[in-house]
Amino acid sequence: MRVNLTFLALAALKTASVVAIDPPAEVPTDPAEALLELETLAESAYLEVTAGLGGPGTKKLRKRTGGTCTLSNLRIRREWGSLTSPQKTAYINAVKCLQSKTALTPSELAPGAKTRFDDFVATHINQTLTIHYTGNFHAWHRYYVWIYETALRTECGYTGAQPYWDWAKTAVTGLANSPIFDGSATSLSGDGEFVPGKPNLELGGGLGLPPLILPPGTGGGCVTSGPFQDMVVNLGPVSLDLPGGVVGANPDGPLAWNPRCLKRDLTDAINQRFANATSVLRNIVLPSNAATFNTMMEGVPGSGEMGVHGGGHYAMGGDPGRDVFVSPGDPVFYLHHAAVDRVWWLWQLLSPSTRMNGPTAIAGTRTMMNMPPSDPASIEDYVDLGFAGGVPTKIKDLLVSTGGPLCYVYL
Ligand SMILES: *[C@@H]1O[C@H](CO)[C@@H](O)[C@H](O)[C@H]1NC(C)=O
Ligand SMILES: *[C@@H]1O[C@H](CO)[C@@H](O)[C@H](O)[C@H]1NC(C)=O
Ligand SMILES: [Cu+2]
Repeated sequence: MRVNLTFLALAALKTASVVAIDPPAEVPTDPAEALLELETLAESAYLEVTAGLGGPGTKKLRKRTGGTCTLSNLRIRREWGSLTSPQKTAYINAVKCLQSKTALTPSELAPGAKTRFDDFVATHINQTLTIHYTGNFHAWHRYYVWIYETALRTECGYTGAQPYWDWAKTAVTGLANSPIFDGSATSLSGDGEFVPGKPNLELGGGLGLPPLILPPGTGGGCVTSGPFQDMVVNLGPVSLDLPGGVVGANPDGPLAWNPRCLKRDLTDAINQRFANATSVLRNIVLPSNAATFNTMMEGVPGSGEMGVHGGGHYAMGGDPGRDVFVSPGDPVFYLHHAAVDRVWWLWQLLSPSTRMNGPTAIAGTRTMMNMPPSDPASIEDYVDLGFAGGVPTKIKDLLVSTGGPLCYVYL
């Protein structure tokens, strides 16, 4: 059954602060149809939020969070392929600039954090066990990407917004042909060098769960083309999923210095299976509460699903791409997590009063998969990015992309 999502989305937004709209029960399984529905939904969300900066719901919520967001300081985050070549080059140069500046993290705390770019990686490593499969997952990563985008702008002269990776598009084009990964001067570098004979990936087997078996990709070695071919990865690995169910870790510790090349293992099959247009649309439309939204997004280990979040990470592959601790060490991480945030943003906009506001906006505890057991996360909890930057900010001030310290939309 085809459902008119545009109508539902607009209805939801118009009555946002009053009524919660039940999402339609089905989404198109045909990828082309799903992509069209997704783009229609995304466009209506953009129009609604920017119309006077906020429809009825978002405007009220913005006031409540006390932000200073206006159309004039609004950052419009776009899909990488829609940027012009000069815009792509400006972004790439700003990332390289961050990678050329000295770290703010004291070397006693993280000897491997050499650059400002590494400050972000070190913060992520340091907090990994309390920011994934937790109640703060989305708010934490939203603020993290925002502060990274801000650092590119204030420390490296970038004037644009954080671009995002549209997995639904790369599921159709193939990763290596996409403007993100084609290896050209305006890409974020291409695949790793082909390593033949790699066994399958086997994820989660170590936890005593049925492992998720994934096929090898078309790379595996060092990235050989594009702007980041000479990039040095300084931190990790900490828990790197390698072919054959092997997990790699630097014996010197998670924050030690371990300079090495950037590796990728582009795997279209993973992109297509877990992050196609239908997967994205399902994640926006189907979950009726934050708990089911999180579960669909991240997948449950042992369930055979990894969600669009896992799909993007594992489709990119390589080192540090497949390391839950160190993954921000690949510059594509920030495009991937902007895309994750965009899914959250669209899901939130279907019912702003319950999803951008109050305790129902989040679900989960304070420890990864509640190990060790911990209390539920609260919207009063702080997100603290340490030496990456920003100031400790409550989750409740990170629920609206145009409120609190935030001021951006997706297009
Ligand atoms: C790691 O987290 C602890 C506790 O919050 C903090 O004191 C320390 O500075 C952090 N280290 C790094 C490298 O960010
Ligand atoms: C597309 O994604 C959905 C949901 O994640 C999945 O069930 C389906 O198998 C995927 N399609 C393909 C062709 O892999
Ligand atoms: Cu993360």
